[in-house]
Amino acid sequence: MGFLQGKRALIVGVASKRSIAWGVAEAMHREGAKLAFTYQTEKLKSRVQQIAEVCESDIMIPCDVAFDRQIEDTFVQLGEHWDNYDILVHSVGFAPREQLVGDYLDAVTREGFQIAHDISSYSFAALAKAGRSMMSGRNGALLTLTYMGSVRAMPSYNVMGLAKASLEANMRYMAQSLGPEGHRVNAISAGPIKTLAAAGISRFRKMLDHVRGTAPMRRVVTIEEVGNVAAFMCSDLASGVTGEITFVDAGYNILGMAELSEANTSA
Ligand code: NAD
Ligand code: 0WE
Repeated sequence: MGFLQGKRALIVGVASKRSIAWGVAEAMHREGAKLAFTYQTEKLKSRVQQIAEVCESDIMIPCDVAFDRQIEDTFVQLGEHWDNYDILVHSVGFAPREQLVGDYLDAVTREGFQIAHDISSYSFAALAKAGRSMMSGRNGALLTLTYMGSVRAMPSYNVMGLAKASLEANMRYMAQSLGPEGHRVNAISAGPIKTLAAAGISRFRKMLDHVRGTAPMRRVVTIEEVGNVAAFMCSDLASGVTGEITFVDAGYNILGMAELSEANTSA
């Protein structure tokens, strides 16, 4: 019997077979959870549909988290299938493309800042709030995906780093808010993975190569590895864990200085 047998999970953030949310859905399905999916746009619907079918799910709900109404409607529609639910997976991040290019101060604008924080951080609280009554009495688990750019300055990640810092604080405040109701709220900080959100980021391949040459495990991580940790974190096996950030990054975050080699030093 899978360790998520009897659990119902809403997965927000599948866009393709490369999405981290797909790795999470696959692991949760394998462990016996029943799944429901949202999709951001009609363009993505057919792709999310294929993925839902693999997970034996027929619950597909449109939800662009930029709109309060769509967030509310998500749980109205979910309620037509389920009386309650146990797990919310938030795997959503967005900043306008031009925010993720070049020097931070050159790139940042009031509008770019607002959009990044709204879509990447506020949406997690908004979904939790809208789905709160449906999670009542379930000892639920909420999970979001973050990145180390929240706590370390990185080239090009720019305002997304601030939005991830906000998301992590949001996660802790949500843990405080929902803890008395028996719900847990956590985050996974994943290492870089080539997904749609990474496509078109200039020099992303170089970043992956840097991690392959530097991380303690000398490799990058996969969506399957992130998915397995996500399934565990949202299961009763992690019943004592809340407000926590678990790194799934082949150990990259623990380093103070990389091993010295010809690849990363001059002569
Ligand atoms: P992805 O492009 O597959 O997923 C991003 C998802 O966000 C998509 O499904 C997209 O539809 C959704 N989204 C964006 N704006 C939205 C909106 N307004 N309304 C609803 N949905 C919206 O890429 P991914 O890498 O799987 O990203 C998932 C999460 O993982 C993001 O929070 C990202 O920041 C985080 N993350 C990614 C990496 C990486 O290297 N890929 C590393 C660490 C954390
Ligand atoms: O969180 C992310 C990516 C988030 C993201 C990606 C895009 C591309 C398309 C947010 N908004 C957009 N907007 C778009 O228009 N990651 C952790 C992956 C990532 O992105 C980087 C990285 C890493 C790692 C950008 C610069 C540097 C490193």
